[in-house]
Amino acid sequence: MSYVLEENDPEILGFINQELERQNTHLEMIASENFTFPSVMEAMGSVLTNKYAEGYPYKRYYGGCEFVDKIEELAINRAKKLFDCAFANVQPHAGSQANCAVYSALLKPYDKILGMDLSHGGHLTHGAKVSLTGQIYQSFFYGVELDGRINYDKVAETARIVKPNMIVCGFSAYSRKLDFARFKEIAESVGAILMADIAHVAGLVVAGEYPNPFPYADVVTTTTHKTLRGPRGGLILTNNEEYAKKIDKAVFPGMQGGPLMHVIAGKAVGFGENLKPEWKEYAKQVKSNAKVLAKVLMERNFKVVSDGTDNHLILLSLLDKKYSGKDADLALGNAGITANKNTVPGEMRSPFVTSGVRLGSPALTARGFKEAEFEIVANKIADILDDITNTQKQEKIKSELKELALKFPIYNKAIF
Ligand code: DSN
Repeated sequence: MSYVLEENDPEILGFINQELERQNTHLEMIASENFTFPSVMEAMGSVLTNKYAEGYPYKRYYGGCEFVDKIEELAINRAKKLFDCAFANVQPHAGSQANCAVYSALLKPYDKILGMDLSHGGHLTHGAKVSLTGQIYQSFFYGVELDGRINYDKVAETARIVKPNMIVCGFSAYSRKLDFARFKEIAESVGAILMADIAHVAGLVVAGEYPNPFPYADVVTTTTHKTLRGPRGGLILTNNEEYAKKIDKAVFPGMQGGPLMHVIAGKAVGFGENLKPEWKEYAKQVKSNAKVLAKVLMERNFKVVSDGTDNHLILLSLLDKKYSGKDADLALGNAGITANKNTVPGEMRSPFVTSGVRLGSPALTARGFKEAEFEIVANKIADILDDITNTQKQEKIKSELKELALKFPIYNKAIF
């Protein structure tokens, strides 16, 4: 394969090629990661990266936008069709920016946000104190019970006491369905706006494999790169025209300058993939594979939080083990499985150590793994963790899993 980089920056090309090798030979089980489509990468590596286009389609502050206007318009229209809603802003650079833009559009500083606690599976931008969202706004939290599930009566009680201006429902580590209708009822009972952050499950939502936050949520945000398999980026959706106008202003000029037109083209291409009939098959398989993962690990005497999953991820609780999430993460990594340590209900350790591991099925499903392969992988995970100090075993499993991974190649080149 010959690239311009070979001539002018072989050092960077070397690392990119090493990353290609890592992605092809390791098992990617970080629940928020996925393998995007080569067509998305082509769009992202295109001349569009050169173009400034501050503003919105047909209302720009720069000349020469006639083609990027068409591209952004396509991305918007495809997003609206995909989520069956009236308004989409495709410019947020990431999910965090999407969330912050919504807050800045619809809240005033020191207004109250009620979101899911970071240590219970929420996201930094749901009001965590270390995030700007926990500093600009007064943030309050709900969490999960020891069984790993949200207790909606408790959310309602907290909302009644706090009287938030906005309730945020959404998560980074929750394996059950969200009851969006119930969240709406709670939000309405206290006069709060309901924002659903579906970054993790959007790809399942558009396939009808996970509850749709519409018509309950007033605003929906998501990333485009997790279960949606598009480029890295954010997206804001709503059916409320007044909110839509405020959100547009909040994204640009409020928070961001020039939109990343190469990424917006990638979003349009990704949404095009999500609209194809075969997308539903992928989403179904993601869920089915996650269920196999949970089932086998439970059969091997591991505690899966909430005893299963309704989506693409599972949370292994290691509270009953002698080792931590950090130890497990390291051992799995030594055996070629990329995952992440995660806090669990009843957590006693710090977020850097934790007593859990989060595992997801989207990336392995994208490379063609089905139930049979997930059964093998789940058993290997159990083998590794049951003998966690055995580095020789980790080495052996690493070479077995590499062989398995190479039967399902994902990319044949590093740059598209
Ligand atoms: N929410 C993070 C994750 O799920 O990995 C990304 O922001």
